[in-house]
Amino acid sequence: MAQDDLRQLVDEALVALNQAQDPAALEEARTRTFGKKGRLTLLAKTLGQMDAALRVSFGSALNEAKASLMDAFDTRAQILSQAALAQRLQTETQDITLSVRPQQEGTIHPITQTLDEIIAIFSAMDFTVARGPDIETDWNNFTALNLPPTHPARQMHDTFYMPAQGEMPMVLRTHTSPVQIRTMLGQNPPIRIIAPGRTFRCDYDMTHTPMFHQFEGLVIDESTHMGHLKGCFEDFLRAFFGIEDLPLRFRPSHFPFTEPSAEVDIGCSRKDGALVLGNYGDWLEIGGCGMVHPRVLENCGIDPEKYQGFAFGTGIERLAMLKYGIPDLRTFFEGDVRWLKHYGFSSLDIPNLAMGLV
Ligand code: 2NL
Repeated sequence: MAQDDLRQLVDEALVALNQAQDPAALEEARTRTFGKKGRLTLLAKTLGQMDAALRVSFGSALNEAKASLMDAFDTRAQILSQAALAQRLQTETQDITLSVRPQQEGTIHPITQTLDEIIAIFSAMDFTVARGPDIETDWNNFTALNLPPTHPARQMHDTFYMPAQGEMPMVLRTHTSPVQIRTMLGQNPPIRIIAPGRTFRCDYDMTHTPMFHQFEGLVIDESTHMGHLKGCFEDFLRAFFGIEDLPLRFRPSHFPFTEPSAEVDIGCSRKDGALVLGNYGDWLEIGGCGMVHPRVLENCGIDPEKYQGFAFGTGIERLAMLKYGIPDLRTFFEGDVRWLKHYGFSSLDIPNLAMGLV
């Protein structure tokens, strides 16, 4: 009898929905009743084979049962979702006594901070950052840069020599210039890069560590001249130290890879043993620069009759010591946590020009 089937179906559906302990189980029970192949759906399909009188009475019984079952499912769904919420409220807690500031678990090393500042300034001047390996070919580090085989910098007591790779003598790079050599070999002008990174020389005393950091800049195109070099260096140093009228002095000098070459001094005062940067009449050397030597361009496959440009280099520790008042170079690499806590920077203080650098 269809009526008995319907009653049994309703009873069982009610048991199933009351036994469902979570929304997923309830949905399953709902599908078993109302789904495409659900029991109620299948039962409704038998209506077509019934005679007219039975079809009317059973049809209305079916509709009533369907409506009341749907209500029951909805009510149960509400109860279950409320229970789930109550459960979450009980188990999910939030410690409102925690600091709103993240815990300071470490600091940004002054070298990293200074480098980030340098990159922020040169990015604004349209430079990109180029990198290269610490272990370099003797050719990239010396020969391409117009250093003759007899140059004193090539001597064993100045340079860390590494095992040769095949025929090629290898060194720990003594400056970041080989990164520029790689760039010039690999791309055509115009070139506008800075190359920061670790450098190595056999040296250890108050003012020298065997590993230190440098960044060099390189601009190559058809028209860049010494005036651009001076403006670029001046803009950088004034932005970096935050001193708008910081005076610069370009002193004629010599590097094998530039012609003409100059050393760069910034204005300072040394009164009472305290070093203060600014327009005070005294001078402090801060870096070197020059117009890229035509032979270096040639070595990199760039036509010196068509292209020219400038290069410069500076020590990163030097810049950091001056800006942040760090007196001893060697402390940079001792890894003393107290030093890092004192001179380190917050990871959230990311340098950018708009905010002021620090
Ligand atoms: C200094 C001086 C300098 C360069 C570095 C350079 C690189 C290439 C070609 C030409 Cl690939 N020049 N670099 C030029 C002049 C000076 O550094 O006192 N550094 C700490």
